[in-house]
Amino acid sequence: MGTLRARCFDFHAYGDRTVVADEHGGLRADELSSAIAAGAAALVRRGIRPGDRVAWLGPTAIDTVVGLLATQAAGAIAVPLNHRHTHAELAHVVHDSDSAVIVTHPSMHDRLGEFTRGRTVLSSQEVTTAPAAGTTAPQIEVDDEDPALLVYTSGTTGKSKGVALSWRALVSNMSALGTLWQIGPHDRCCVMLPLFHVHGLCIGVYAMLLGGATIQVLGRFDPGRLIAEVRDNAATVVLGVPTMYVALLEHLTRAPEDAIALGRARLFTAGSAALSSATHAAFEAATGHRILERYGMTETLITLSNPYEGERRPGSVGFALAGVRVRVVDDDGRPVAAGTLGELQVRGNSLMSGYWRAPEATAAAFVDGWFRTGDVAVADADARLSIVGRTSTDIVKSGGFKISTLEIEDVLREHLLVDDVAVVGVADPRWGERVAAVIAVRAEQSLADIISALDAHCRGQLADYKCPRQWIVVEAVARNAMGKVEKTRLRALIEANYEANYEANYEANYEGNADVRRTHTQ
Ligand code: MCA
Ligand code: AMP
Repeated sequence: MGTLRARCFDFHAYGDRTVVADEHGGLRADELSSAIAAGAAALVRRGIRPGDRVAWLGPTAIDTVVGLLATQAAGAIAVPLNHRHTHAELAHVVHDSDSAVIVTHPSMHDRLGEFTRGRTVLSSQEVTTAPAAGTTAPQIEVDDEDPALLVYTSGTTGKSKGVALSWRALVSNMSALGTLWQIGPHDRCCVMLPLFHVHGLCIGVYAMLLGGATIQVLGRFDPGRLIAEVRDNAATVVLGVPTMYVALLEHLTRAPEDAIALGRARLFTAGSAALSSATHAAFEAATGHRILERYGMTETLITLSNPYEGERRPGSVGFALAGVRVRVVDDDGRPVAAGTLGELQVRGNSLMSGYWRAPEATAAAFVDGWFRTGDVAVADADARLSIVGRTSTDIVKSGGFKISTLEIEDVLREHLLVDDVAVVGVADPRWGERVAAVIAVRAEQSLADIISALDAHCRGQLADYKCPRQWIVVEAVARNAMGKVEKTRLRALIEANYEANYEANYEANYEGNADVRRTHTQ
């Protein structure tokens, strides 16, 4: 029982090396084991039983890593909460997961609200404080098919859904990835990504633990801090979303001398969104490194990766990982030949067990045992894959975060000023895609007043990264004879009409000022 799971708590390969560190210090293997054991014991004392959900609201910090592992050592399912979420979004996750306990980092206590009523609220310090030496973890039976994690992700329908990831999926996939990338005791991995998504949590923590690498948690993303880690602390592996590489390149144009220091790392990886060939080339020119791009999804974990040895081809996400099978199918579900576009479907060890307490949504996501990713892909004659788009226009990927346009439309529609709305993702040089809202309004107020009211309304209910970055006020939102907004057309229209002027507005936009324009969608 739980032999794969046990590998996540076996730190023998570390000897007396540090397992997890931040700028103030770190925990050696024996210290981490004791901290996990004490944390698990504390949660069991609070009544946590195997299979209970424990929600964690914390930054990318040692405390959060220890807490999530302690939760799992207690046999509970860890539910990482998104600290960019508003009260309403946090409430949905806490209620949907039915988390019995909510643990919060002291810096985030103010994020809690009404939604904690009836649940136990703990400070992370109560779970992760220094344990008495020799504390042992409670003996708990957990099967490898049981969920290790419940990670919330946006979809094409309604609110976010919990993705149940088993120990089998987590450990088999992260071991395969670690082997492919040659992760080992010689590595020190910089983790600046949030620990509430698969990218930062599964690769940044579990793949590193399984490979015996040191996890260097850096809190928020900061190019200077990252470069200092590589230069001063000999970090070897950098995990990033494409937006981070755009920001790193901007930093290097201001401080070109940092490129040599950064280039001392062994491996730079990218995923969560498409890495542009231009960014790939510019990074290689600056540092000599070819970024290794891979593809994944919360529901499938990491599916495809460029090779470590061999060609890392820009614009391609490489080949299926060990234990993963992929196919590209047409609209009728028939596999297509190399060179033909189709939907990417996945099966194998890494798949989720299902959406949490949503059997219908789970059933709808699979066809004949294959998971439908909704991504459009193409294979070449050697089975090397490229992602070329998505089947749904209702999903946006901004800076690696998945966003449902329907969720934003629902929020905007609640506002009295809004007569009609359509939200789309449009191409963006920094974020990959940015959220654009096309709105027809009821009042004849100034555009600035309308936008500021709607922006405030969105910010009250939606995480910052979901809030529209571009507003287009129209007389009427164009709909086809079926009453539907043709979003592909709308997106193309916005991209064609605003591309030329976009650069001029870009800085102001990034600082948070809405890009206010009046146009028609006809
Ligand atoms: C921050 N801002 C954003 C985003 N992030 N706007 C749009 N999209 C975003 N992703 C805005 C903030 O609202 C704010 O504007 C301004 O940028 C500065 O915010 P700050 O927090 O300082 O920005 P940052 O720290 O530079 O954040 C950029 C980031 C972040 C580090 C790239 O977006 C990020 O952590 N992305 C990673 C997402 C991720 O881990 N995805 C994995 C899921 P204002 O003040 O106006 O509000 S995908 C996955 O897990 C699968 C398995 C996979 O394949 O990996
Ligand atoms: P999430 O549900 O947040 O885990 O996001 C998964 C989605 O991110 C996938 O379905 C893809 O649309 C996108 N994605 C992840 N990695 C890549 C990549 N390397 N290239 C293009 N899209 C990617």
